[in-house]
Amino acid sequence: MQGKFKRILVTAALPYANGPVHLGHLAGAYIPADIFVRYQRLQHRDILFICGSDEHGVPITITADKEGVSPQVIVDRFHAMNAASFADLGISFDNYSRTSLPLHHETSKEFFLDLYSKKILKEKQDRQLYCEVNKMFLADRYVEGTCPVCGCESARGDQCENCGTWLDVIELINPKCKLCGATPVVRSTTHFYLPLGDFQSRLEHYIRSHTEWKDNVIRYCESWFKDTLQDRAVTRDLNWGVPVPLENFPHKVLYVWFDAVLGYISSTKEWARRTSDPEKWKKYWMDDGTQYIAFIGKDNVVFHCIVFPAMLMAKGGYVLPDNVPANEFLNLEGGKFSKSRNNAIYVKDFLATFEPDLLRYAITANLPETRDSDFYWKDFQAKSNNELADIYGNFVNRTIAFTEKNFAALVPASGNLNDRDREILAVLKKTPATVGALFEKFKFREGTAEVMNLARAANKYFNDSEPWKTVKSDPGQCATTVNICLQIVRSLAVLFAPIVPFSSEKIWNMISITTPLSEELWDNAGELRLVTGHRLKKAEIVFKKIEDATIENELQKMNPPESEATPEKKMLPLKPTISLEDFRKVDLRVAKVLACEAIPKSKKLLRLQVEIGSERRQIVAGIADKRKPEELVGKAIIVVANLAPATLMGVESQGMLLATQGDGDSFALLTVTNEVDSGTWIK
Ligand code: B3M
Ligand code: ZN
Repeated sequence: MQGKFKRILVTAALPYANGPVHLGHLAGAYIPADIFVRYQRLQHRDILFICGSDEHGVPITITADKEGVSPQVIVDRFHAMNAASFADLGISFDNYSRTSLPLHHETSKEFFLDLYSKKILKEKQDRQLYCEVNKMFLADRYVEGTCPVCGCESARGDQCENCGTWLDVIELINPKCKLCGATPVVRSTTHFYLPLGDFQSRLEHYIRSHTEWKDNVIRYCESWFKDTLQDRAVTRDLNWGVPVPLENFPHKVLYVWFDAVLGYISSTKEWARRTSDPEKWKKYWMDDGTQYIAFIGKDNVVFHCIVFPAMLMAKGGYVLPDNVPANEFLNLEGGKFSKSRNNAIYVKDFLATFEPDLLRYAITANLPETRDSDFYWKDFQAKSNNELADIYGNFVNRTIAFTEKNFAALVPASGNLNDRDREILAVLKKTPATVGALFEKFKFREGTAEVMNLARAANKYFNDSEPWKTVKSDPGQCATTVNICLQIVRSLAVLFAPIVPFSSEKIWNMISITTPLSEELWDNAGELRLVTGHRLKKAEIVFKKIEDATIENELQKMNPPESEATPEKKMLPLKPTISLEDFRKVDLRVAKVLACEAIPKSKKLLRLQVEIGSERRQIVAGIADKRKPEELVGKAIIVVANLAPATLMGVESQGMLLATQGDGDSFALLTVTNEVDSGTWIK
């Protein structure tokens, strides 16, 4: 923390309550943030650690649509699951809130209204994509198409995952509705825009004044400044989210990113309400003495370094992030973490088998701080067994066991020091400052390596000093060796506490120190504080080794690489039960296809002329990529005959044909043999 600051506010990106948190998330934001916070607490700094679930946005409504439940059901499920995963992993948030809370809605509405009343937001009619099949505007992830920047064909409406570009749906080339695959049409609608261009020079000045930021973050921001920043819509035509707090704008909500970043503020308010002073949140957000650090993964840089600061500048009176230490991505066994491809390791599953500290250490030792890194199961085993167990755990265990056996579990007095003693004590003395300086610079991987180096040096010191020999030949020297080793055990417990806190507590208990570890002062960790004659408790194993079979078992569970993968037998979740009466409302009929042609300019749509008994109907079906028009003529198909007509690409459809809805190329049209007359009722 730099001199001018009195307190620190730390936020970690709010994960979407749309799925379980996985190891990739941990490496991006949560583990680095937690190490930083725990370290600063040991420096006895005034620090607040804020997070919560991001419960709005299209990813959540899509999941809800798929499962046929309300979005609230989805967010309730994953909010509880993720809060538990973080707690089990020891991520020590002061508050973990959720953006569906009334307090958050109020906070976001007030913020919006403030910008609106100051006439900062622009109200504009603009073009958006509309799906005529689903009868809705397609915001953000409801659309997929080709990225205009890098050409990736699976860019989402809000962002291209491939090149990281933040997109507007309207910019996508060849857009498709995610729900039905149809090509959306362009319709105009009114929205509110944040004129980022008006803030550009202040934003440039702000970012450029922070030369200490990570290179990747600065580079990313500079790439934005090459062009004039565009107005960005901060509202959406959706019905899940924070409603736009203005009359005349029904069915519109705030853009999820607009409200999500404000979730940091509402979560701080929620924390303050739990304390004696509900106004205390202001101290962290509205006082220059606060150093605000926002931990995120690299895909969130634009929102935290450009959009959120612009929002805060527009509002006025709030502190801006003093640093945004964004990490790159953690990959999994050489491939990308992907929830959709089921190529992910979820924290809850991991912790069902392994101790949280093993995961914390493996991730920390391999953080993607400067470039992407990989999680490999074998590497996890090696880090746990060869470093935590063989170096740190072994040193602690042998030191305490030796004291138990030879000094009746009492700390022996230190006598004259030899060169070897002086050397290890010198290493011990400088380690807290070395590691602290690295942590202050967000270099957690290097800082952790330094702590492990101290344990390694201590282990070597134990070996080289051969106390099992000196205990007979030179008891004074032996006592000195053991005293020094015990001092280092205490120091390691403090220095490792931000990284593997559960183990540090265990060791703290073994060396039987009554003042809580949390009251220790980091800077004193290099000092010799154990007094002669202090009694220890029994030595216990701190880290159990991981068997090969356990790792093999985990590897078996992993998906084979895409090329070898057998198609997954995945089924969409069943919809809620309906009554027979409900089913009877659907009028299914046999129809004969009389003619069929492609609809010009549409890649997907076919126009069918069908006969249903004595009636002639025109049906539009989105199956042009699956069947040629001539293949359909003469077929006896099944149609929903009493569906309200819809217009697709300007052509009226008077019914819907039945076909399977599968992934990829699997497709079947439901037909009956031509022995059945058209118009026949299906029940
Ligand atoms: N929920 C995106 C994400 O999980 C988003 C972060 C919000 S931070 C305010 O990557
Ligand atoms: Zn792209």
